[in-house]
Amino acid sequence: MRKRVLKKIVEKINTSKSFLITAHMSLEGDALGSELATYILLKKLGKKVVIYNNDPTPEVYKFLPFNRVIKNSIKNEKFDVAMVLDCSDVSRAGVVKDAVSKAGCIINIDHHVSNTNFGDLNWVESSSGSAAQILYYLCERFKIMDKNIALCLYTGIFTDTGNFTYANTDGQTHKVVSALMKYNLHPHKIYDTIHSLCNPGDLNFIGQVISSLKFDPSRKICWATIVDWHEKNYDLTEVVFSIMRLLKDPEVFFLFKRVEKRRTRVNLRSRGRVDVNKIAKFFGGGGHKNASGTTIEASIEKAEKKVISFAKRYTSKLGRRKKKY
Ligand SMILES: [Mn+2]
Repeated sequence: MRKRVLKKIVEKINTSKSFLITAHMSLEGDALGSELATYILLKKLGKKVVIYNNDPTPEVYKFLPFNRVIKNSIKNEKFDVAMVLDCSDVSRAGVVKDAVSKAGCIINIDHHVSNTNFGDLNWVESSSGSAAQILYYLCERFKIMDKNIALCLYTGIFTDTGNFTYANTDGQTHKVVSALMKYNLHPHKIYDTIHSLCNPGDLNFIGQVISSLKFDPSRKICWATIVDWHEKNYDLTEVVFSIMRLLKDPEVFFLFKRVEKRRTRVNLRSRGRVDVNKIAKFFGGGGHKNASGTTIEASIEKAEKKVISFAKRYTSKLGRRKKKY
């Protein structure tokens, strides 16, 4: 499958002049790393390239090369090709959706199991831990790799695998990373840049969230409801989840965030035995087997009740965790 679609994508790139690059809303390491790696690749091929995103770039990712070229608005331009990366559906690109649909060809490169194959060319590998890992093979095909591309791809792979700790980390991940390491990257510096940005107030807030954790009677579901979630430059979601994961018993972890009176954002994480994409999908969202999200048009109390009772269907039959390494 990869060979055929890769050949078509390469042909399309070779025969096209102007490119629009975008990714999903609520930008993170994989979305931005994938976009910027693709930007550098296409620029090196002599193409006209624009990155256009719905959301501003979080401060924490401003160490990535060429991040200043990213735009949050564009004039009424028409592009030969729209490259939509790390994005399960074109609607997840937010306002960029219109510019994408006007492009001559949509290339969809992604790893979400919930991907809707919305492109004219769809390269979707849900077994891949990140979109950046897929894009490595595109850069390889063009024999274009340099330190900047390697840094962008590494950041995408590193963040989407939870620093290589999630179940989506496999031999391929390490193989690709090993190839990228030849470009003299410094993982400890990248780690520090991404993970050392909290101020004392943030830690206080994290402490409040952690001290309000709830559990179902079986203790397989662990969650928190946060009425005053502050979207900050630094996304605290993963930090909170990484602390929740220190708990021994739970199989799934949820965060309920009040967005508006009747709108609740739900983030779902799994240790690997429960497919949280199915739970998110039932409530109109999606993502990956071990990491998904959805927005529910209901109060935080109602959303909490609905999601927890639905999730119990998936956790009630689980026996003891087998220890296999
Ligand atoms: Mn991703």
